[in-house]
Amino acid sequence: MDSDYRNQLFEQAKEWIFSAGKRIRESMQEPLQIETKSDENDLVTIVDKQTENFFASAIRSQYPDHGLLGEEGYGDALDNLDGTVWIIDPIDGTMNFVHQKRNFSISVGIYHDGVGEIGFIYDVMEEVLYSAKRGEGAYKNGERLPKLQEEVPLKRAILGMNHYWLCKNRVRNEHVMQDLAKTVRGLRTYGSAALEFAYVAEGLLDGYMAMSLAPWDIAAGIIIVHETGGKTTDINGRKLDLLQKSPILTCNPSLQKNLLSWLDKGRE
Ligand code: 2AM
Ligand code: CA
Repeated sequence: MDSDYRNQLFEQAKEWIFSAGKRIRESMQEPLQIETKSDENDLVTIVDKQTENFFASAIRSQYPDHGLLGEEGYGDALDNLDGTVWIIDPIDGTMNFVHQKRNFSISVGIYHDGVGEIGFIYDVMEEVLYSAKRGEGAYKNGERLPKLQEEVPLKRAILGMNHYWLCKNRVRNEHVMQDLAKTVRGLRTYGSAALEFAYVAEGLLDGYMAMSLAPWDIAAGIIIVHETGGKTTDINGRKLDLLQKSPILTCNPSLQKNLLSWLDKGRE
C-alpha cells in the first residue's frame, strides 16, 4: 500500500474512531437496550449496532471499493482478504460496557491483501488511543511505545486469561493450566480482548491467551503487538486465519516458546 494513501486512511480512520467514541459516551446518558446473541451472556446493545453502522456507512461512501468485516452484521460476507479490508469491532467488551461502563474499546484493523497495515484500539472512556502502522511502530496517544526487549521470566510474568482455562474445558487440561497460573506472578482478566492485546503491546501484560476470538477481536491487536515486537499465533503456534475464530496467544517475544510449551503440555 502506498504510504501517502496509508497516511490518509490512518487519519480518516482516527477521525471516525474519535467521533464514534464521542457518540458512545453521549449515548451512555440514555437507558441501554440490551439483547442477547448466541447465549444469555453474549450481549449486544443498540449502541454496538449503531456504531458499526456508522463505520459501515462512512467506509462505503468514502471508500466504496473497500471490504468490511464487522461483528454486528453491517459488513460484507467475505471469503478472502483480497484488496483493502476493514475489520471492526464497534464495542469490544460489551459486557463491560453494559455492567461497568468502562473497560471497553473500539477495535479497527485495516488489512491490504491479508497484510495488517493499520491498527487502532480506542479505550473509549479513558480516551486512550493505541495505534500502529506496519513497520512504523506502535503509539499510545501519539507517544511511541517502547519495544518489548527485556526478557521476562515466567515467574515474573503477568498473564491475561479468564477462568474458563482453570475449570474443566474442551481446549486444554485445567490442571496444567492451574499449574501455569501458580507459576506466573499474577493473572488478570479485563474482558476486552482488544484492550488485552494493547496491554501486551504496552508491557502491562506479558501475555494474553483466549480460547475463541473472532477476527474483529484481534485484527487491530495483532498489528499493534507486532509493532512492539510481541508475537501472536494460535495456541498451537500457528499463524492465525483472520476469516475464522481461533484460540490465541499473544505475548512478549521472550515468553512465546515457554507459553506454547505449557499449552502443548495441556493438550488432552
Ligand atoms: P465482545 O465484547 O465484542 O463480544 C471477553 O473476554 C472478550 O471475548 C471480549 O473481547 C469479547 O468481545 C470476546 N467474546 C465474547 N464472546 C465471544 C464469542 N462468542 N466469540 C468470540 N469472542 C467473544
Ligand atoms: Ca463487540
